[in-house]
Amino acid sequence: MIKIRSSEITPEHIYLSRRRFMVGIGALAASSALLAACGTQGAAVKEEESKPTDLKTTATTDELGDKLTSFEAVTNYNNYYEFSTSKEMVAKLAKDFKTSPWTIEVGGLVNKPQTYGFEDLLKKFTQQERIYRLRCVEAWSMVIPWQGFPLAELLKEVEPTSKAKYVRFETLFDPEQLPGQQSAWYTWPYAEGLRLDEAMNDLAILSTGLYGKELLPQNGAPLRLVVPWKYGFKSIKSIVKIELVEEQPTSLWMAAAPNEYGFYANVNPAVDHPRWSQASERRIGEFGRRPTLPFNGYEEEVAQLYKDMDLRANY
Ligand SMILES: Nc1nc2c(c(=O)[nH]1)N[C@H]1C(S)=C(S)[C@@H](COP(=O)(O)O)O[C@H]1N2
Ligand SMILES: [Mo]
Repeated sequence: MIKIRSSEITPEHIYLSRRRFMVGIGALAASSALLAACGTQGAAVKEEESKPTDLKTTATTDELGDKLTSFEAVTNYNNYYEFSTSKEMVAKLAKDFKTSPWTIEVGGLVNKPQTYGFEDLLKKFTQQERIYRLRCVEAWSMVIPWQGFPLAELLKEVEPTSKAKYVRFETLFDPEQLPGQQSAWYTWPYAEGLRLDEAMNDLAILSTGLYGKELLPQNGAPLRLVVPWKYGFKSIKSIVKIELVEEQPTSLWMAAAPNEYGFYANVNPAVDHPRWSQASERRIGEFGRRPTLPFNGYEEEVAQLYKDMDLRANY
């Protein structure tokens, strides 16, 4: 048995875990189905305004036993082409990015279009912690404790119509603050899409924080998507617009290089990128490489979404 010295049990620790316990009871009826269906379901905090900072990361590994990537690495090795194509430069260049006030427009083929201030989302949706792997198409990966809420909760609020088949996401367009958008190489603003059933899957979250802190600009503050079974580029940052549409959206990467980046972008180690293998990856902070898992290890939760599809053709 592990003995904990009384000096290690800080008042804050007790306070937080009690509150979490009480929340657990209150939220049980609503979330027990999800808890049963999904082993990666994290603890949730419900408050007047439920903040990512209410959730203190206590886990040290994900559900596969993989160690969390350090906060240092998660916040200093980033892909965010609006700031720089150099992963080491993004944090510094994004430092003064203005993330408040911030509004998110949710519309298109819905019965109840909404424009939310970022704070409205924190009031409306209970923040949860999800420890997810992020696997970049460049064959490196991280394990990150995210805070946020299921995208499905937001979509249910706006009531997609029967015509809605896809969800399209858009990043802020502001070439002064996001100098990369002055480059004609890409069709800005950054856009991404999911099929509606993918978007409704419980694993897909809108993230507001990581490591129990509000998101930093380099990670997509104030609101970014996290879709853990797909390559990292699907997880679009600094979202201002979410639109329900009938036709499959064209993402920035599909427009830039359609032979390299498809709409589905599921992590599939059996399908190489035209210029490199996807069979293995480098976990940031580790030596050597590790094999890449189908659907990034989330096969059990998402494989049924693609049961009738050829995932070599639909990459
Ligand atoms: N708007 C926007 N979102 C983006 C990107 C980007 O360049 N612009 N890069 C994507 C890629 S390629 C990856 S791997 C992840 C990286 O997220 P992280 O920096 O938080 O680890 O963000 C994705 N979201
Ligand atoms: Mo990526």
